[in-house]
Amino acid sequence: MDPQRAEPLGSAELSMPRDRLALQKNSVCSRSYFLVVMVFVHVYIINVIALLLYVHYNNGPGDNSGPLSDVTSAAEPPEVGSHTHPPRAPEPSVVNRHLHRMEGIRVGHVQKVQLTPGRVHEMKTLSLKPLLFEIPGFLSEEECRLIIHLAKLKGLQESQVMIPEGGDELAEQLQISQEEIFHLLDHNRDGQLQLKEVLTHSRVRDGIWLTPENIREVYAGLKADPDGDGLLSLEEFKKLNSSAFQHFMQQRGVEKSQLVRNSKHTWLYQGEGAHHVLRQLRQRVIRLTRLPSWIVENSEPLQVVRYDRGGHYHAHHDSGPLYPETVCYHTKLTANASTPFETSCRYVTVLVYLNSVPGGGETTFPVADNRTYEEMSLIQNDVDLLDTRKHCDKGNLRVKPTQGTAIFWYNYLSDGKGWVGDLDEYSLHGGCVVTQGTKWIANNWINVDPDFHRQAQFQQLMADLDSREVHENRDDELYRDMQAERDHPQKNKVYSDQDLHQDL
Ligand SMILES: *[C@@H]1O[C@H](CO)[C@@H](O)[C@H](O)[C@H]1NC(C)=O
Ligand SMILES: *[C@@H]1O[C@H](CO)[C@@H](O)[C@H](O)[C@H]1NC(C)=O
Ligand SMILES: *[C@@H]1O[C@H](CO)[C@@H](O)[C@H](O)[C@H]1NC(C)=O
Ligand SMILES: [Ca+2]
Ligand SMILES: [Ca+2]
Repeated sequence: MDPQRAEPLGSAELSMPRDRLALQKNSVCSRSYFLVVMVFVHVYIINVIALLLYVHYNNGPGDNSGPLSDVTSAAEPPEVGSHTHPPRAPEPSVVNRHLHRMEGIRVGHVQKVQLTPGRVHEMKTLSLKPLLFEIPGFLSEEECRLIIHLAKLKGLQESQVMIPEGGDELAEQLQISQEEIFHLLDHNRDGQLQLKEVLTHSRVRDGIWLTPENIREVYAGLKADPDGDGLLSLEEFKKLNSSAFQHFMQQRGVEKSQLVRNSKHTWLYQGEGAHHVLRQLRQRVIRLTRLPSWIVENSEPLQVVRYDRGGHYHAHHDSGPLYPETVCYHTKLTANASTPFETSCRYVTVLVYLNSVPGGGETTFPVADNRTYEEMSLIQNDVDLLDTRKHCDKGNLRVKPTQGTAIFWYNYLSDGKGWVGDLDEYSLHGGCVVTQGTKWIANNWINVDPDFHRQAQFQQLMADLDSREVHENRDDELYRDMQAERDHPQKNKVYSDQDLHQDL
């Protein structure tokens, strides 16, 4: 949800030449280094952090097996509350670590699925990378209207609030040289920072979406590029003052259209006691994905999003890549790990259009079924494929919002052994700007931790909580934490009760 933490576009390690990895290895040794880089170039610098971690761990003593080695080496299933708690005892299929995954066959392939008694739906394959399907008539018109109504009753909140800055002091405390940052950003190693090298790692600055024009404006305003070649040399970069950069952006004032996303949303609880339409929706999602019901039922509540005219959501991933120090929001209570890196682990996204939008509002998958994926190629000659206000038409695939239609896709690849593997970078998607009318959608995310043990522990915890009959509060406590993290990464203490979903 929160673009700053939940959606790093991490593919940096794949695109890094070997010699570069080796070169950086020595300077990459302390956590303070990671943190400094993070605060310095902010948000999308997560890419760089991820790269650093990757390098760090791959060169670490005796660990060549990668981040999830403990999962792959797990010989036997942990005890997953099979005896103690009958109501939510996990099914054997998951103890065997096998999650169902649809077959796409080929683009355009149609398969029949039975989601409701006495009715057969058609499910069409839209792309194989990511594995993406479309199901017309997934919800009826009345069901759509009812969900919109419930969301209005509950009340919607701005999806993105401005995130207060802070961090430059830290950067000063923990000495990191401008030179080091420069070399991290200089992807093609020509000794100059091209616009896209700056942008790829700092498209989002304090929640503001930067365009190539913005960067030029900043250069001009700060006289950062005196020779006017549009490139920053090391000398020029060294003189660029981070707080001045900040200050300049803030002075210009920020419109909603300049944020990463411009929408409102709310969460609707789907468990026991929820409206029958919401519960039926969850059952339909279980039948559609054929994932174990106890995984789906312990996933995030339904998110209902409203985009008014002019609303958008720039392209992003729903989940982050998993690096050794990363934990999933949904299992972090059980992970018992303290780490600065957290992400949503959303194996599957089911997105339902609750209305037909008169103009715009398509869901774009800019790199769907592209032959290759290269993060640096997302910006070409000022065309930023992630920018859904300007360049939606240039992406590979767009889905037009039609009332009742669902699309669903996998955000992670398979690990080849039946469990969740790496993030599927092709699952990049966004909401094109709404040019006419209003757009309503509902998102059901299915949370699975790629670390099988953590997922199993999480299930155990949920089963324990159930058996202690505290389930009325259970989801609230867990999700308060999850949502607060996402929606207000720096202010989870002030998250108010009215944001919880207990009232529906
Ligand atoms: C950076 O800019 C701030 C305010 O814009 C100023 O106070 C500070 O002295 C500058 N630092 C350097 C090293 O130029
Ligand atoms: C969790 O962490 C605490 C304190 O760090 C430790 O005492 C406890 O043994 C840990 N539990 C597990 C299951 O690792
Ligand atoms: C899409 O694929 C083409 C052909 O392989 C490649 O040149 C281009 O860089 C890819 N685009 C992205 C964004 O990776
Ligand atoms: Ca360069
Ligand atoms: Ca220059």
